[in-house]
Amino acid sequence: MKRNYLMGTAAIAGLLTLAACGGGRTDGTDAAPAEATTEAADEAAAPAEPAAPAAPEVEANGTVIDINMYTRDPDESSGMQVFKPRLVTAKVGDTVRFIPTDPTHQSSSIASMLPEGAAGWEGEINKEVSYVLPKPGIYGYQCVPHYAAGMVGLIIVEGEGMEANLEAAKAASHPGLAGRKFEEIFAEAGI
Ligand SMILES: [Cu+2]
Repeated sequence: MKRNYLMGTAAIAGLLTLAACGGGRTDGTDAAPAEATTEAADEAAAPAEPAAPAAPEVEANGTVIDINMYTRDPDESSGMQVFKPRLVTAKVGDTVRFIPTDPTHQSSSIASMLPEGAAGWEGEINKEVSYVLPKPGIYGYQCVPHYAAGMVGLIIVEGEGMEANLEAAKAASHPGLAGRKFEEIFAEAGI
């Protein structure tokens, strides 16, 4: 028994040595980051329970207006980081739907460019986001990562009181190129 025990111990020690060497030379460097990545992904996944989409402020009327998000303007080679169309005229109950045509973009309403009482929207990067327009007025929005690069747009919802927030929307201040882009868009809209 004692002899067998010793042999067994030696054999186990040998295996451990082999495993340690093998691990150090080959799997060790690859395995550690892979495990870390998996753990990080698990941790990230846990709190990322998708929140239920906010109930629309008004009932959607079935009209959907698509706005594409581009890194390079397909119609104008010098244009970068654009919403198309960047100016939309709509009616209460219409849905605007932002399409992640190119990666790295999203759409968020700008708080200082919303009609009073409208909740606005906030999309995630690379994800489609829709918003049912709840009342007449001016709705300005941005792509957060490309706001200063001038990736902005405007929605005008027609109806009584549509100009109630026009002056406030035009007076909003913006970083980088966004201010000039909004001036262009307001000029296009003729308001
Ligand atoms: Cu963008």
